[in-house]
Amino acid sequence: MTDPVHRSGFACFVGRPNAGKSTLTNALVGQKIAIASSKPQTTRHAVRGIITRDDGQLVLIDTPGLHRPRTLLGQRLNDLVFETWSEVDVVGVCLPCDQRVGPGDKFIIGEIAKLDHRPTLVALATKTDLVSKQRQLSHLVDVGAVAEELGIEWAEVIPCSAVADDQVDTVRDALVDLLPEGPAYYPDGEITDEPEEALIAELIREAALEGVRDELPHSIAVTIDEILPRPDRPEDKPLTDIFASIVVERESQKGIIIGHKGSRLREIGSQAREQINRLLGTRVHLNLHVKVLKEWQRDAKHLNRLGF
Ligand SMILES: Nc1nc2c(ncn2[C@@H]2O[C@H](COP(=O)(O)OP(=O)(O)OP(=O)(O)O)[C@@H](O)[C@H]2O)c(=O)[nH]1
Ligand SMILES: [Mg+2]
Repeated sequence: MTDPVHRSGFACFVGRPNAGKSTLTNALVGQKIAIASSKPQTTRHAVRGIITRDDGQLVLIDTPGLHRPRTLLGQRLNDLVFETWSEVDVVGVCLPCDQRVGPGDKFIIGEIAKLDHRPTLVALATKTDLVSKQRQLSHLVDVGAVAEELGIEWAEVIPCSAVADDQVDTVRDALVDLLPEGPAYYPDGEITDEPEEALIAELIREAALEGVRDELPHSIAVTIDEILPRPDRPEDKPLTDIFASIVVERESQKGIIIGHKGSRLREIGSQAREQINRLLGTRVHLNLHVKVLKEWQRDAKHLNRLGF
């Protein structure tokens, strides 16, 4: 009997903001490694999720939504997408069923088509739960047509929903099957190479995004200032103190985040704390502080300091 094939490699998800890339990434990995929200441009870095099975290992990279940039941050996020898709074996283009295949999608596919080493392309028709079967079918026809129009070929077109767990397994199988043969890159059991600190900062940002609108979601960044195990705790009841800053761009935004007598900040804290407890498996005490970094999205020095 010959040895069974073992595949390994990299895939990334790309698409317009809000297409469902991060939600699908989490569903595929089986754990929350990327935050998701209804605000566009939630994801701000390339988050790696690792799926290890007997027949292969898939390193799945979630990327920021590609958009028309209005700030230096936006430009840098787009650059990151361009860099990521030129380095992977497979690109999953997320095209949500509840939206028409539009100019933004065509721009993305057209840019991938220009790459010297064109990756294998998969179309993921996300959010099937939001549409009728009929609408889903007409969307799939449009997804097929856009390939023809732009001179690319979909290796697979898969309708799916991360929220309704529709065909998530099919997406996972398809991505692994499209990888080249090779050994695993990461040890079994590793889910992501995101540092814990980055995951914590993102969970706080996700909580802060809840209920804010207009420009404010874009203006929020989170930094972790210190993580300290509380001394003198009983061994079976450890407690971790986390000191973090929610960064905004203007004084008026600071007021919104803090809320009346600090009510919103407390809400953010309790929502984030629950998620962080789950992530770390220990109780945490969250100390949140709000600070203003004037126009940080447009300031190279601030951006560098915030890790962009
Ligand atoms: N009904 C439904 N909603 C979904 C599904 N997938 C994602 N969403 C919602 O769509 C919104 C955007 O999801 P994200 O996963 O953050 O989208 P994204 O493509 O990562 O967005 P950016 O990071 O901003 O580019 C969130 O409110 C999700 O809950 C789905 O399969 N069904
Ligand atoms: Mg995202």
